[in-house]
Amino acid sequence: MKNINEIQMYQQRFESQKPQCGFGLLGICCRNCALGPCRISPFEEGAQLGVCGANADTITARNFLRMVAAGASAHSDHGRAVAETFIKVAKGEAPGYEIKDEYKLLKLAFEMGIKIDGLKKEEIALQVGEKCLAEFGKQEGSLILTKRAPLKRQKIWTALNIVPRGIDREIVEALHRTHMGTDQDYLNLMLHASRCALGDGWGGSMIATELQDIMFGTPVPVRGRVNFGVLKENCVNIIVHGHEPLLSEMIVLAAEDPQLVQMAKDKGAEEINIGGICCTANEILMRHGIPIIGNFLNQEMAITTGAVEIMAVDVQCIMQSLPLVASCFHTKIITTSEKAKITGAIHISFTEENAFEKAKEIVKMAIENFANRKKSDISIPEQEMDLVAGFSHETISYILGGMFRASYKPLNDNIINGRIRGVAGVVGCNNCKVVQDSVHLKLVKKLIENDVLVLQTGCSAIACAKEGLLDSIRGLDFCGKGLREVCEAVGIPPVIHMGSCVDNSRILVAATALVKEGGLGDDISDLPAAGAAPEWMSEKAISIGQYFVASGVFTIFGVTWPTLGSENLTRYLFNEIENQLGGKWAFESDGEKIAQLMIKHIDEKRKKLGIDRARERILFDMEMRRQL
Ligand code: NFS
Ligand code: SF4
Repeated sequence: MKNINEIQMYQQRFESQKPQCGFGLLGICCRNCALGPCRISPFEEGAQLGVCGANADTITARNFLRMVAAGASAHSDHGRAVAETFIKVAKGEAPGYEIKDEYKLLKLAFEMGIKIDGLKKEEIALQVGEKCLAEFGKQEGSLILTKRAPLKRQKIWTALNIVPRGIDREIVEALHRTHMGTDQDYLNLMLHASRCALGDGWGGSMIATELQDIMFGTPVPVRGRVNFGVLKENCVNIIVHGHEPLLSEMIVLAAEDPQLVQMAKDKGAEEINIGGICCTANEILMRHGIPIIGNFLNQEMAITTGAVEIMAVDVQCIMQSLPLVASCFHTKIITTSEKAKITGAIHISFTEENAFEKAKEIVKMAIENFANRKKSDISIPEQEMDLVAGFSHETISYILGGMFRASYKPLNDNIINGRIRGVAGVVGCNNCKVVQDSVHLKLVKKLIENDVLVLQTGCSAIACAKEGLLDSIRGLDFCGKGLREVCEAVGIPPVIHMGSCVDNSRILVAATALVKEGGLGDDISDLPAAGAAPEWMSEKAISIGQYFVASGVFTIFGVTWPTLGSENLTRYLFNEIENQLGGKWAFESDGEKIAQLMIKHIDEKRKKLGIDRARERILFDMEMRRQL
């Protein structure tokens, strides 16, 4: 076994990378062909063109589009894997999985134009699954779920010719356009960035969310716990980490297997304890209330507790250093996806057909590893926090409107009367360039203090959960008066956990529901709403940001901004794009200032809607209260 003091953790690796390349930070280096690598001088002296003649605008735009393409492909390949599993479930070839939400299946079938008369649930599911899978390889027309967007939004996309045709097609075209000597007009490259990203948000990610809900159940409010304290010294601890719930759902099931539970007890453990990291954590929290250990930057530290028997990972956001850190402890790192192997990890190949068996194998391995712990290594931080999660779009409308008249009307009313000032989506990662979680917390606290309801996904939701903002009682302490009243009346926390990063598609659907409910304009860009990813790091975040902007949302990113090497491109993304798409980007790294920008935007939208006066008259007399 190695000694933990002899290896570098991410903080030290970050230090040893300094100074990080200034060209890279500005987005002005290119190695898209072997004439290069080229880099553009950010100063007037020095190279202003690459060997092929590409300028800073083209190079930053190409790099940006490639980030969108990579991010979109990660989400969408996840969606594809879900669709493939879904089809096998429908065919009865995936033991352990089932169709749990029949109502949502029927709704989706209807949206996809599938005739369901006389068909059995499995037959409907098969057709839905095949139709979803076909969305990836479609060459012509438009993605079916883009039809969910407000009509006005669809018209904007059509006019710009950026309606995504097929999910894969837009990603391939992004790579083609950014190949040496192809698309060399930054504005044209950016139009495709929107198209490609829309194929993620209204395509790949949305398909992932829809089918996962049908298979694993649409989330309903559920209590959970978060932070290292959820690891238990007297239990067999298994961590699931990554993104696709296909594996973790089975591990959750396997951990309940009476034989395995007994086996754990025979080995001296009290029970089998499962905890999650990153979006896999969010998925199983949302549907089972399984505790969350932490977000992205907690993954190495989780192993250093010395109390983790196994960390099973699937895809995305998994640090290659995990086997190295694990080599200092008894922990075993298990990779499970053919798409994501790590040298030094144990690979257990996982398919739909063998999922449950393999999950049991992993749990068994963890139980056997329990005896290998070194008592002196164990140190589990005590921190633990309660939270409420499980807010799907459907659940929100039930909670607000009641089971039989589910609707967003009460939310719209409260936005119109000014108790809720607006809605913010705060999402995204951790980034070691800032103190972990600090920007998320500063931002979200400022927003709810100013009566802005916050919708969350991903690692941002985990950050706020650790602070207690997702607890329906504790969270209220941070609220402004108006928001507090609404949250108390409805019984929700002021910070709403909507799931993993593919579940940002839920936010698109919720925003559309707000528009369709009436009184807040006729497009997403009319809503008093804004988005932010204050500690982003992943290419997926850029894809998400771009599809929010292209859907009409003002979106602010923190930490660093990848196009600063081109004044033209940056001006387009921060300004001119708004004339085309109604949304735009901004970059600001201070949490407080991000909040100010979002609130200012929300207030401007309120003014345009003519509901700014309502907010000024926030003190209601008895008569007004009665009317409400
Ligand atoms: Ni989203 Fe979720 Fe976290 Fe960032 Fe990674 S886990 S998919 S990419 S780091 S929020
Ligand atoms: Fe240099 Fe142009 Fe090749 Fe990029 S594509 S490496 S800018 S020559």
